[in-house]
Amino acid sequence: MIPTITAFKNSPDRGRGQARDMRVRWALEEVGQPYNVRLVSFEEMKEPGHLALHPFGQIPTYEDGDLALFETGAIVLHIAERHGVLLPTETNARARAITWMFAALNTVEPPIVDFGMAMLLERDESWYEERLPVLKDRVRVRLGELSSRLGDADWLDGAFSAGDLLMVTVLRRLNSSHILGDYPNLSSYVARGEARSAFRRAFDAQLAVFTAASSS
Ligand code: GTB
Repeated sequence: MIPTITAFKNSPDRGRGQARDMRVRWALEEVGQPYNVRLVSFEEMKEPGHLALHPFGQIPTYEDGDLALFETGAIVLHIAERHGVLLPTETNARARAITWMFAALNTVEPPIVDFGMAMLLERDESWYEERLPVLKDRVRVRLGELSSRLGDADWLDGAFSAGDLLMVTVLRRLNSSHILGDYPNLSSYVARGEARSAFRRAFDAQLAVFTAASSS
């Protein structure tokens, strides 16, 4: 059975790999699993049909036969387990790779999202100029810690894993700021992820949605 994922009909980033279906597309490309995409508008995401799949009315979702999932971490973990790729088989190494998945989503992503949302939505607030440096510092703390841990390794713990896949997509959210440039090993880490052929295929597929929509 070919799984179906949902993605934005009109992504605000114009298909530049920032919306979270990118993670799921990348994981599916890494394991060589073809997939269908159902595009949804912002209105459709809040309608009962989509809410039955995703209680928070968001994308992406993942459907495969009787199974319907939401939350990118859970979806990527499921894909990795189902295909026996993207996670080591040795028990402890596998647990460490899953730890990095959680670290990407629970520890590194929140300050990056807060920083991004402030730049996007809060520029006109009276407190913006005061708050932004605080949010930026929180991002820098996490990047400094991550940079120290990565050191000169290619990936976070041995071979490329689902933990790296999620961490790279989280760090890519900083693309529009120049913060990552202050951490050369993290910039190289993201570039290594983006150079993977599976990443390129996923990126091109997401971009093609925008290109098709803007030419119709
Ligand atoms: N924790 C969930 C997960 O990991 O799956 C979060 C899912 C989520 O935030 N989905 C967003 C969504 O559906 C899209 S990815 N938002 C609509 C809503 O909540 O009503 C977040 C996102 C959107 C757009 C950009 N961009 O254009 O740059 C970047 C990230």
